[in-house]
Amino acid sequence: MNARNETRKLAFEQCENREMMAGNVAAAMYGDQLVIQGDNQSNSIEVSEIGNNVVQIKAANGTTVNGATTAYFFNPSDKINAFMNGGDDMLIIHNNPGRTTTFNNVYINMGSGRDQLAFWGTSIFGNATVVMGAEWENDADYLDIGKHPLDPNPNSPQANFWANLDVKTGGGDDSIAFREKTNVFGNVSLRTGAGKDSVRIDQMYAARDFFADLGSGDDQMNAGGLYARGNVWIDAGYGYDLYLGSMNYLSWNKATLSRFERINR
Ligand SMILES: [Ca+2]
Ligand SMILES: [Ca+2]
Ligand SMILES: [Ca+2]
Repeated sequence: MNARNETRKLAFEQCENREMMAGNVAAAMYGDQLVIQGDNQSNSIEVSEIGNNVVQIKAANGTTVNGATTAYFFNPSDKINAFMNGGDDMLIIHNNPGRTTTFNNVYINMGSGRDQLAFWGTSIFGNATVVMGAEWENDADYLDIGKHPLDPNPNSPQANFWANLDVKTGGGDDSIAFREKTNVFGNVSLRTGAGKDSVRIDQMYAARDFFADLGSGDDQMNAGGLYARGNVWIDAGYGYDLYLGSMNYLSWNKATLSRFERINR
């Protein structure tokens, strides 16, 4: 039953559309805020912190940043805003060995297209708002959160959200994976919209409430690794929806699962 999840995970890791990536990303500071704007081609960039408050934006896979193939460096003390616009974009915000990438607040809108976004070993001290696509679009989007999968250190940083995490993936068959390990100290809100969406939680500590709305379409949810201190409410919406995985941690809380047609645990 995990075949769909596995296929999607591989799609993210192999980045099958890399060779088609190109275009230019404009990055600039506006006051204390870093603003990243993609064009309508398929852009690929990596954002990481390489020194105290020194953020590197690295062009990848044929994309340029401000017209150049080299890295750009910024000192954003407040917020990162990214508008990736059209095209099948890839944005990876990751740690470097021995250093966590941190931002105060994050707003990311991946625009239309088949987009991929990752938070690996990052700490967001304020609210994180993520829009993977609009409700009217039909493209599959991929969101991956957890430790850096290529950082060999077993103690490499986890993904920490110190306030609220708010994710909307819009129309299309979208996939959200919380791997080892994500901590959210505010509320979690996931809205996956129309399409056959998949949400997998391998390991998450949620200090407050956890809310997921899977919307229409035949969705699947595996919250086996979710430990929430507050209320848990997961609504599968219309469709023939599947809950997978254990509910060991969920049952410790006031958990409500509604509109799942099948529950396999
Ligand atoms: Ca896009
Ligand atoms: Ca969707
Ligand atoms: Ca549904």
